[in-house]
This record gives sequence, structure tokens and C-alpha cells, in this order.
Amino acid sequence: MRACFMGLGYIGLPTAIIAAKHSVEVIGVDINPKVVEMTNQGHLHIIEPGMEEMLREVVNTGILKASLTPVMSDAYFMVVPTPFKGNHEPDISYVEAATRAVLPFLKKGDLYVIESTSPVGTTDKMRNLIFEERPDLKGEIYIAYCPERVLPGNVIYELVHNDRVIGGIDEASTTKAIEFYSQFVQGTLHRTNSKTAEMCKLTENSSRDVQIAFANELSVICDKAGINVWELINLANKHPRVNILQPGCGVGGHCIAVDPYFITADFPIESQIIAKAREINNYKSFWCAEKIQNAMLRFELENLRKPCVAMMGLAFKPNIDDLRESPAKYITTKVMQSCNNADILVVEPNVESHNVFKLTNCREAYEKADIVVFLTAHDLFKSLPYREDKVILDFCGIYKK
Ligand code: SAJ
Repeated sequence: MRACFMGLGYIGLPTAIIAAKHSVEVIGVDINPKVVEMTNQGHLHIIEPGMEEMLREVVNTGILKASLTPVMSDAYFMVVPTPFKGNHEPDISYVEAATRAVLPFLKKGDLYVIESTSPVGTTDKMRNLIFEERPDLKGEIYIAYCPERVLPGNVIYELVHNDRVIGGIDEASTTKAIEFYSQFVQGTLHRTNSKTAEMCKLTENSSRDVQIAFANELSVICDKAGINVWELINLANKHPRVNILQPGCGVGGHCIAVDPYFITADFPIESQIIAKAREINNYKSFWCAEKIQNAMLRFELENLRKPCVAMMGLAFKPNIDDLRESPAKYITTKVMQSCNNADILVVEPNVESHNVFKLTNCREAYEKADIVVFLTAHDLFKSLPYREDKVILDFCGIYKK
């Protein structure tokens, strides 16, 4: 069978490659000519360990081909971005555009699946669009929603081994989608309807955002109470049924920090905790920036000179090189804007260089700085010996002190 993947990003491209590895003929469609060109040359345009050799294999055998436009297929997968507009309103225009692009190719018996994280009801909207434009397909094609839950950096393993939720607009659609995914998913494929599957993805990430907000709120309370929050959480988690997550400098990435708004936008009255958790996690970044500015002022008053400050980490989470939507990056920018020419050293060991920040070597910055601010819990930082002679602001539990 032939599958057409609309969108060759962090999720679309790996999924297309894994399907092709399991003898599905794949057409991968992207609007970015560079992505199409690199993919057809066997070069991965995203960073995912072990993925490039798999891409080269399926491109060389011709079972995967990238293109700017779709071709007649048996199954179509919408794996395009669903960002939100300025006021946190979800934007499903990419899903709609991808759906319109495949409309002319849809035929009786085909499967149409949305994988993009979407507001509840999006699959219904696309079903209505398809049947309005192609009334001949009414009841003749299978339509489902199937979210992904892979962790960037471990995508190959998780795409195959994670359970998945498959939500059809009717039983036959759910069955048809399960048939497709069972070609390469070893995890359990759980049946449900499309709205529940859409809400399941939003629920997973919103629940994590709420849990992180609890940890961040604890960290602010403990700072005021003079309690070591890392010790507190470690002790509370000794309880057999307590699992408090780790405080940080805020919540980054384009998933946990975004998906909860898909619920609060549609259920503004009902979603209290979910909305508040977003506020708390966003506030935490402000709180960290203020702590740093206060420490800089205190240093200047006590030492009659401006401090040298090392900002340790720009990535949005530990041990990766992804700076998109990173609270560490936001805090560093805010501190630099208000530092009135104090010396700010920026350290991000996972990237070579940055077009905005001049990067400094980790150990050099650590040696030179009067104030050391840990923003991202990269493993490399944990090898730095604790220095009593420096002001250490540890927002991500490097030393757990
Ligand atoms: N964070 C904390 N404290 C914690 C855990 C995380 O502050 O205890 C922060 C991280 O530093 C980061 C943010 O939260 O800034 C998000 O990190 P994450 O570990 O949740 O990782 P993501 O966003 O890359 O992946 C999440 C995962 N979802 C869940 O764990 C429920 C992943 O499975 C999803 O596939 C992904 O979102 C997604 O694409 O939706």
C-alpha cells in the first residue's frame, strides 16, 4: 500500500521513515523545498539519533520519496504544525490546508488520519470539509485521529514501542487505522472515538504541565520559607504514592507549554487548574529573572563593582540542543537587557554557536563568574564542583542544595 505523509517535521519524517522500513511505500510531502531536497538526498533535516541511516536506506531503495505535492495513495496522514495565534487561540489552518491538498486524490476505501495535536472536534471539522467538497466520499472513506507521544531524542524507539490511542469517526475507521499502525507499532493500539483521542493528547500534556506547576509553586514557597525544595520533594516522594516532579526555570518546548491552551481556549470557564498552571509556569521564569537581578544588585552593593554572571544553559530541557520556546533563553535575554553592562557569560554546551548569544566555554565561565546561574540541568554542569566562594543560583537542581 502507499501512504502519503503531509508534513516532514519532527514527527512526520520519523513516522514516514518507520512506515517505509515496514514495507509501506511512502510519499512524504512538505511545503519547504529544502526539506524535500535534503530528504531525497538521504540527509535528515532534523536531529534524531540513528534516524539518518534509516532515511538513507529507504530513500536508496526508493520506497520513500519526498515531494512538494501529494500523489494518489491509499492512506493520508496530516502531520503538520498546529501553532496558536497571538491570543492563545489554536490555529488549525495547516491541517486544513493539508486536507485540501489531498482532497482531489481521495478515493473510495482510503484512510485519512490526523496526527497533529489539535483542539477537540478538529477531526469532525475535517470530515465535514471532506464530505462538503467530495460528497461522493460520504461513508466511503475511513477517518481517524491518532496522536503521537514520542520524546524527541528517543523517537525511533518510542514510535515503535509506545502504546497509541486510535480514534475513528466510526468503528470501521478505528479498525482501518489500527490495521495501518499495527504494521509497525508494537505497543498496544487502544480504540476510542476521534474526540476522545484528541482530548487524550491534550490531557497527557496538560497533566504534566499541572504537575510541573505544583513543583514550581513549591520552589517559590520554599525559597521564602528557607526550605531546600529539592530535599523536600525528595522526602515527599519517599511516600509510595507521591511523585512530585522537579522545579525548573519555567516550562519550554512547543508541547507542554502549548497544548494546555487548546483546552483553555475551548473551555475557558471550566479549565481552572489547567489555566492557572500555565500562569504559574510562565511566572516562574519572571521570578527567576528577578532573583538574578536582585543578586546582581546585592553583589554590586557589597563589592562596589558589577558582577560577572554566568548563565548556564539555553536549551528548553536538559541534554538537548533545542532552544525553541526556551525559558532559559527568555531569562538570559531579560537579564542581559537590564544588566547595564555587567559582564554576562552565556553557556550552552549543546550548540556550537548562536546568532544572538556569544557562547562561552562551560569551565571558563564557571571559573570567571562571580554569580553562577543554572537554568538548564545539563549533565555536564553536574560535574562542576560546588564553589562556596561564588553566588550560586541553582533553579534546576544541579546541586540540590
Ligand atoms: N520540566 C520541568 N520539570 C520536570 C519535567 C519537565 O520543569 O520535572 C520542563 C522541561 O525542562 C521542559 C518542559 O518541562 O522545559 C517540557 O519537558 P518534557 O520533559 O515534558 O518534554 P517534551 O515537551 O519534549 O515532551 C512532552 C512529552 N509529554 C509527556 O511527557 C506527557 C512527550 O511524551 C510528548 O510526545 C511531547 O511533550 C509532545 O510532543 O507532545
